Amino acid sequence: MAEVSQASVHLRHRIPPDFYSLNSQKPFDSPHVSSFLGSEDVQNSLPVIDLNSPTVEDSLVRACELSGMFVVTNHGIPLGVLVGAEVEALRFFSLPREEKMKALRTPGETAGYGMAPLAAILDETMWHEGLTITGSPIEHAKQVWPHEYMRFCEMMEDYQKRMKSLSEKILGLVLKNYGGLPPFHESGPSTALQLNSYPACQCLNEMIGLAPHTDTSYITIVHQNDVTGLQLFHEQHGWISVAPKTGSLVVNVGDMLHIVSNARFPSALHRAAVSRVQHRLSFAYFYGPPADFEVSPIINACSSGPHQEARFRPVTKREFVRMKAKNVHALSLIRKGK
Ligand SMILES: O=C(O)CCC(=O)C(=O)O
Repeated sequence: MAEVSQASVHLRHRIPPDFYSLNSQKPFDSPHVSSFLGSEDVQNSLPVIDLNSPTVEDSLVRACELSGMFVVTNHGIPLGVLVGAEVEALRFFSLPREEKMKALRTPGETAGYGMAPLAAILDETMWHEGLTITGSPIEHAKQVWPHEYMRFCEMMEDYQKRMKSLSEKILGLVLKNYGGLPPFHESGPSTALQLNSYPACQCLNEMIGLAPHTDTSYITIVHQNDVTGLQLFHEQHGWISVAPKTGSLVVNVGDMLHIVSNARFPSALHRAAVSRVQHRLSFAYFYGPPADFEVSPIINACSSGPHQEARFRPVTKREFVRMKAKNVHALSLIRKGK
């Protein structure tokens, strides 16, 4: 029987592992040393914020300050939309590998099938496949379903439209004391929907789905199916599991909001674990500034103590993404007075 090797799970590659044939081989221990199980006793400790609450603004700001990740309820996105998108995503990820490969992301492109784009900058083997969607997924959907692509496209476009409004609502509330949503003029925000799939992993005893990372966005909104996997790094507790709760959504602060808030809001360090028995799906909607929009710390009456002097130099998202592609700790490169 062929051995499962590091190379065969495509370290830092855009082509996902061949899950089916790897799973049919003898289990072996992964070289990772730490356990990927999150801490159980604190797993439900993230702030849960009702977006209809009269104190929503304060709660959001406190949650951003506290952990950079929180759960929102009463967000206005019907459960049917979340479940419908899940059904369509599963229809895609259940296709045979050679069918999905027809939608493989071409080098230099963001949209398409493959490892999450962040795989290019993380030096870890990951049990993951994804489909990145920016606007209409029609081009890739047609490649895999020449005649049955409409439902998938409609679902994903509707999902993105709703997530964009929700992102603007949440970010607008968080930034109210910073002057509200930044003016993007005609170019609009840059957004992307990342469908993540983590098939059950039986061949490796310890395997990570997505390695630890922060997002480049202002904020990211995550919907998970009912399989636990998302984990947040917490200074006191280490890795904590963010268990899915039907109908609620997880929001996390990204690097761009960390910069605007002058480091008052931490950029959430998170990762995804995989299950030995269940197929996990997640949807990450990234909302950020347009590529050439200059982002810089906002210093105002809310900035106190260490936040009164700008801690970062201004940077465009384009420049930041280039820096992060070479160094995951790009925030440290734009920090003032290093
Ligand atoms: O699968 C998850 O819950 C996390 C997804 C994620 O971190 C990402 O897509 O960047």
